[in-house]
Amino acid sequence: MYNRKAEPYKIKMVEPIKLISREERERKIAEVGYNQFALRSEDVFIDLLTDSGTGAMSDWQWAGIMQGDEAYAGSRSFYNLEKSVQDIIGYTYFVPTHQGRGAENVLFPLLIKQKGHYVLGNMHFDTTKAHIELKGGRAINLVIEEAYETEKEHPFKGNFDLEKLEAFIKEKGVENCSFVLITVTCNSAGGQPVSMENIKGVKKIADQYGLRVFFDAARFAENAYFIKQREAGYENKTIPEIILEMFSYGEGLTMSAKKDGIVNMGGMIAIKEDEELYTQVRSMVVPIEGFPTYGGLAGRDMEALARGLREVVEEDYLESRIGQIEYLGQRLTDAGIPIQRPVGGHAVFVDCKKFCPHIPYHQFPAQAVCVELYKEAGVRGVEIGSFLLGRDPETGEHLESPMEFLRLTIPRRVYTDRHMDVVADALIEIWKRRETLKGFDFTYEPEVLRHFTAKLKPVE
Ligand code: PM9
Repeated sequence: MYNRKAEPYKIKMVEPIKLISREERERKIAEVGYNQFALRSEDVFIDLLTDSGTGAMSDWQWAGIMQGDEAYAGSRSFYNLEKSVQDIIGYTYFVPTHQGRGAENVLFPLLIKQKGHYVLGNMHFDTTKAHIELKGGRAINLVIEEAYETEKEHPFKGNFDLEKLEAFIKEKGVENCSFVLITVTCNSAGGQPVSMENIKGVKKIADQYGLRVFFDAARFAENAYFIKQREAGYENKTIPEIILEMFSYGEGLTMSAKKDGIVNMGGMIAIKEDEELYTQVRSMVVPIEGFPTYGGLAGRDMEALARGLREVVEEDYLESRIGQIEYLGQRLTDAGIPIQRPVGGHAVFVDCKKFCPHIPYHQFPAQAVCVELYKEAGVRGVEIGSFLLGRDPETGEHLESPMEFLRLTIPRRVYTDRHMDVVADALIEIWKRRETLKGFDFTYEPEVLRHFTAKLKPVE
């Protein structure tokens, strides 16, 4: 673990970061109502809010930025990206979009034919769930129970519970289901992978009932790496071979390319072979995202993405990437700090139900640890728990999340292991005085996606 191979790249350009004083950090976080989303990034030392659009592009990608073809229609960069998509994903058709939710906004209304129809997922990401619901659908999570048991080791905690999936279709009737969406890796459960066997199982059930299978492919390469590492029969396959097989079980995908595309902005819809669906997507993308050969992206963005998709499937890169997450996870585990185990592909998820059992869910234990980590070391993480979940629309009560996570999300190719040590050391200090942490209450609570803009105060 501690002797892992060094990063397969060297640093050509640096961006200074500064640690402001403890007094300043305490003042800044109080000023923004103890909501880390409202902090200015210049007041953050190590930013682990998200891995989305925060990665470092390579010199080859930056060269692509200069070579982007900015033609409104028929851009050369579009065709370069199309070639990468066809080579790596293996699907015939694709349209670029400005980011993942842009892709969902275009594709989902074409798939959700009737109000109230179910979209069956392992665990939908929150903005994906929001898009399903905005289109009148109902987002259903059918992930295996082990996903909720953070201490229990399981190699594929992102798997569907296949029995639950089939039982749900039988109970509700296939005529009330729209499609199946496999999220790889399963972000909300901790960046947890889905096995090939499970993907095949989902496909088999879907075929049996005549349901279509799509992927939410934001972290597809990280998923493939876990399959190679953990699934029998795949140890000698290459990452590109595994990716092609994975996607062969779906009809199409939406992708936020800000993750495994290693770009700062971008997304796409890709479709295996359904020309009719592609024609519909093409016509819908025009009013929503832009002409189908740019779909909300500049030519330079498409050029960088065409190259990022080729870089992200390199095994050396993935080994170093996942190795860094494992390194941070191991340091916390060695200190006795409870985390989702094994660690996932893009983040370490700290189990704050166990970190702060004295703070009830409606006072947001993971937010308490998150705020403390910023005060301690200028590190910005993010709460994935009851603060994010919101209230029951019928009763108005706070919903209790099954997990109270502080997500330490690692941007791609940005921080060194020394930065990981700063994060681990700070969290270990907080762990030692965890009983002193206090929960939070609202001073301002917006109705929708409250965690982004809410303001809080510590509970006395
Ligand atoms: N995920 C994340 O931080 C960024 C937005 S919320 C701070 O994890 C999946 C699995 C995602 C995801 C975004 C999207 C949406 C779809 N699916 O952000 O619209 O993790 O590009 O993608 C975020 P966009």
